[in-house]
This record gives sequence, C-alpha cells and structure tokens, in this order.
Amino acid sequence: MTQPSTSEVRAGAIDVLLRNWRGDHTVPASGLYPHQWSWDSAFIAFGLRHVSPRRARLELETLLGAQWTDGRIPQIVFDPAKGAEYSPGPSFWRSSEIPGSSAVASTAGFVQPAVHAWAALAVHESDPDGSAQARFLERAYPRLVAWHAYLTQRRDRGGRGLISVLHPWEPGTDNSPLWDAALGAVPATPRVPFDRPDLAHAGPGERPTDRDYGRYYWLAERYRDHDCDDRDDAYPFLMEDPLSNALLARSELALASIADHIGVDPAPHRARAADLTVALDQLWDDELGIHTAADARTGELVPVATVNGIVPLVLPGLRDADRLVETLTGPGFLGSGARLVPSTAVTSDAYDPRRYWRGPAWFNTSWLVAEGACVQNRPDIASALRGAIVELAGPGDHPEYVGPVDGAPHGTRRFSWTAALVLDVLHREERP
Ligand code: 2M8
Repeated sequence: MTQPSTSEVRAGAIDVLLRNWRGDHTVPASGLYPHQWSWDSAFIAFGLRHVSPRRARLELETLLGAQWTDGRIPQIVFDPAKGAEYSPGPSFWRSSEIPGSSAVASTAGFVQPAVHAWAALAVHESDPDGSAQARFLERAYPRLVAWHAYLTQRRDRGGRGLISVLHPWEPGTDNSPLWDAALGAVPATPRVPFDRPDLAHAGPGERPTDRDYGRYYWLAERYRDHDCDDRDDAYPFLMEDPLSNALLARSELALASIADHIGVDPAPHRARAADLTVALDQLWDDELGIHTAADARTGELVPVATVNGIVPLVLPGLRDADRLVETLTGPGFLGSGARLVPSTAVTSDAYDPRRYWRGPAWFNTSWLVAEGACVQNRPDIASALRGAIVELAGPGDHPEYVGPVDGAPHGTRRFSWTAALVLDVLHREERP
C-alpha cells in the first residue's frame, strides 16, 4: 500500500476539524462527544491555529466565556440541541440552578486539566498581528488567571501545594487504574438510573464498565447536589494527579509569557510554576521511577505506572527528570516496542491494550510526552513520537486511541484532537 503524501495527510486532518466545527467551537467527535469539552478544545486549538487562527481564538474564547464566577472552566459546555445524546448531559447537571454557574451556557460542574493558557499562548504566536488586533491575550488573561486561582485556592484540598481532582473525569484519564482504589470506596448505585449512549459509538470492551459508570454517576450526583461546592468534607474521592498538576504548572509558565506580552508582572506566575514543580516531588514513587497519584487526605501513593506520571517531563527543573526518561524508554513504556505512549505501563497487572485509559495510547498524551522530551533535551524521543502521531492517525481515520504496540485503531473515529495534533506536528516539521 502506498503511503499518503504529507499534503494528503494534512488535508485529511483539516477535513476532520472542518466537519467537527460547530460555528464557535469544535466537538471532540460528532457522535460520541457532541458538546464542547474543556481540554479537548485546548488541544484542538494547538492544531486549528495552523488552519485558521481566528477559529482557534474563537474556540478558546467560547470555552472561557462559559467560566463560572468562582473561576472554574467547566469540563463540558453543552450544546442545547444535543442534550440527550451524551450522558450525563444538561438535564443531569441542571447547572442554571447552581449559584455562580455560567451565565451563558449549560455546563458540567467538574473541570479538566488546565492546558488552556499554554494553548492561548500558542494560538497567539501563530498569528501575532491578528491576535493583537483582536486583543486576544488581553481578554483571555484575566479569565485564565481566575481559572488558575480557582484551582490553586479551592482545589488544594490536601494542603500540600498540589491540586486535587474530584472525579476520574477531571484528569481526563477516566478509567485509569490510578483511580481504582479510591473508586472502590464509592457506591456503584446512584439514586437515579443512568443510560449509556456512549455504547452506541464504541464497543463495551473498550469503554468503562457499567459498574465504573455507577460510581462515576454517584460522585457526580453528590457533587451536583452540594451545588458543586468543593468544601464537602465527606466527599469520598480526592486525588492528587501528576498530569493535572504538571499541566497547571506548564500553563503557569505560559501565563508568565502572556503577562509579559501584555505588560503585566510575570513573576508571580513563574513563582507558582516553580512551587508546583517542587510540590510534584511528593508524587514521586521511587520504586517505580515515576510520578503517580496520591490520596489527598493521606498522601498515600497509588503504586501504578501510567502516562499521567510521565507528563511532568514538560516541566523544566523537574527533580527526577533523568530517571523519568529512563522509565519512559524502559520496558513498561516505549521499550516495549510501543510507538505511542501506553496509558498504563504494559508491565502493570492492570494493563489492558483495548480498554479506556488502561493501556491504549492517546495522541494528546503522546504529544505532551514529546513536548516533555524536548524540554529534557531528548529530541530523538520527541521525533519518534511525533513521527508515530502522524503515521498512526491516518489508517483508522483519526481514531480516538490506538493499541500501543500494534497501532490498531480503537474508540471513535474522526476524533478532533488526533487530527489537530497531527497538524501541529506537521507544522513543526516544516519549520527550518
Ligand atoms: C473522555 O471522557 C469523557 C468524559 O469526559 C467520556 O469518557 O465520556 C476522555 O478521554 C477525556 O479525556 C476526553 O476529554 C473526553 C472527550 O474527548 O472523552
């Protein structure tokens, strides 16, 4: 079979983004995910900026426009026309009844990782003149500051200088074995029965089980019924996630650059990024040679090696970076022959090459690890990962994720961040 040319690959990826565009945002995938998702939009913006910087700005502005008064950027901004097509949807969250929720959109109450400031800076850099004319950074900056303040002030539930996630949906790696032990303490029986429209778009062997979904719903009901107020002392799921903390720190560095651009003091952002980088040391598991999640109440580490623990490579000055690179290239991850980074180490008992976030490789986390490899002066690793991103996206028509070793496509197809990150990689390759 002949390999497609670079221009064919680019055209295929652009086509996905054009079809998934909904006028002021891009859906992650038209069937399975018919609304706007928070961190998806940030990754989409990294690619969309090479197609239309104006749309990339609008993508982020639509999301930032749905911010709550406490500063949170919601996990999902619902499209009212698609209400029943994803669950839990707007009728579950009833966000308009929650004090301080978005005044302009119906949204979920949870959040996702803070990649947005990093994406906003990248979008600006791809079209500085258009961005300046639109006063894009000036308008985004206060919202991004409020978003980070929400996380650092309201989500440091363990008091250890790290933010906590309140649900497996928040770190974006829903079904990762990192959450198994904590979820074990959550009842699997929410009060209201739930449906699974997701199973119409992906096989039950790939998505989380009904039992996991029962627990997801139980937590979401509890959070919603407390008006999404983070001060709920008996709430049973409070985890510190290395990926969420590392991306917040990386985005603080981006906020420092944005502050510089608009004539604001960048020093507090740099200081917060440095503090978070040091605080991440508490999540280092020396035996596994990787960062991992911890229970925010006890500080107890979850001894499982996952991609969440590799993402901290994106931070300059990370204490254990050399060992972490060894783990990345070792038998659990790229040393297994995997072309993209397995979501769970192939050597872990919890590894499953097909099921959601328990083994398969996602394009966004592999792209992040490639960024991290560059930060840690390993352009060889970055280049291999970026090559695999481009090669593995096409054959399954931009799959949501792939088998890490065989590259077989899984999940939904024509998935937006897969296409967007292909475009970003191609653009970097073109640069002198
Ligand atoms: C997946 O998560 C959603 C819930 O947010 C789901 O499973 O229904 C995850 O892969 C998450 O990281 C992603 O943002 C979302 C939409 O692509 O899908």
